[in-house]
Amino acid sequence: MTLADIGFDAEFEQAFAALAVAPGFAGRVTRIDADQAQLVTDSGEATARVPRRVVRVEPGRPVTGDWVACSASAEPVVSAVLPRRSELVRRAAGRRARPQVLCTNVDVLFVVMGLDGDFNLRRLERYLTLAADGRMKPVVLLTKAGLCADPAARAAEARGVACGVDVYAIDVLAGIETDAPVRHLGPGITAAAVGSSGAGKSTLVNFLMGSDRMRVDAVRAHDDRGKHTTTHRELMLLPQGGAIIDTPGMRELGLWAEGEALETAFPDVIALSSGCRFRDCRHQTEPGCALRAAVQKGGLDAARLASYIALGKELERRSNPTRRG
Ligand SMILES: Nc1nc2c(ncn2[C@@H]2O[C@H](COP(=O)(O)OP(=O)(O)OP(=O)(O)O)[C@@H](O)[C@H]2O)c(=O)[nH]1
Ligand SMILES: [Mg+2]
Ligand SMILES: [Zn+2]
Repeated sequence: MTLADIGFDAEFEQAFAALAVAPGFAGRVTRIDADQAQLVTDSGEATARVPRRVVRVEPGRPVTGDWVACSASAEPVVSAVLPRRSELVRRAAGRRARPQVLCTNVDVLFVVMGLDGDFNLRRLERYLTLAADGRMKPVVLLTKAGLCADPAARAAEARGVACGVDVYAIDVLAGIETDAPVRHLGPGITAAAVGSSGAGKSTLVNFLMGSDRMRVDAVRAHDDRGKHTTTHRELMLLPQGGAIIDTPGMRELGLWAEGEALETAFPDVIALSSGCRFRDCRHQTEPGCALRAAVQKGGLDAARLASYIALGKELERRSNPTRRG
């Protein structure tokens, strides 16, 4: 394995060479435990300490997926984090508005959603907005197709909100459409699996790894919720080249994104809104609102419009954190 196999391309190499830190070695963070970073390097696995202050273009600590520079000492220390190509960021839990970077340098974001009680179009829109903001290519994987009476209908519903994003109904255990995620992987590519607890992220990762690398556990029978089996984010090297990051199921997925992310995630709504009489139409009570008119004519789902408005308000609160509403 070389670092190029997991995405260390010319751009990252240049960034590494240009660092104003003592020459050391480059590595990719597979996992963070307190102040210890697990890394893969050209000469195998390594552990490095993460000091309080790390050189980085923006403030923050290294996370799973980061490319870092380390001192070449007996006990290596992370000296710098290379500029990130993409980041998965959510609003951290708690009252204070602040971002939490979950993982970085992800090319393909597998949005994993079970075709059991987990299926939820509004949550899907949230994930697609995060993918757009974080500069990742989303791929929707509807898992447990074998447990669903009409997986094709569900996939069609998901395509209705995913606007051009690939959507597959798969079943890892029953062997339905399992080639679909594989086609999005390969040397140099990093994927990450996100979704609710119990959606089947670790089951998918184990399938792709070809081994029971991650622990999986059954969902609760009464509501199909998972038991938060995976508790840390971890990057693994895939046997077919490239890497995959498994993540813990998310209880809360607060949006932390730029407004433009909504334009990518809701292109249908944006296109219709150019017909609103007022340029700053909030699509609520204004006369001549093309979106409300489209809902009445059946050209736009009322729930999708409500979701678009609600996510927009959530993003506004990010830029004005003191505002409540
Ligand atoms: N039938 C079927 N069951 C699946 C599939 N994928 C996952 N499961 C089952 O769903 C349960 C939860 O799977 P996990 O892979 O642990 O889910 P997870 O998303 O990693 O959950 P957390 O780690 O808690 O976030 C397990 O019992 C799996 O066997 C699938 O494609 N088909
Ligand atoms: Mg898991
Ligand atoms: Zn309007």
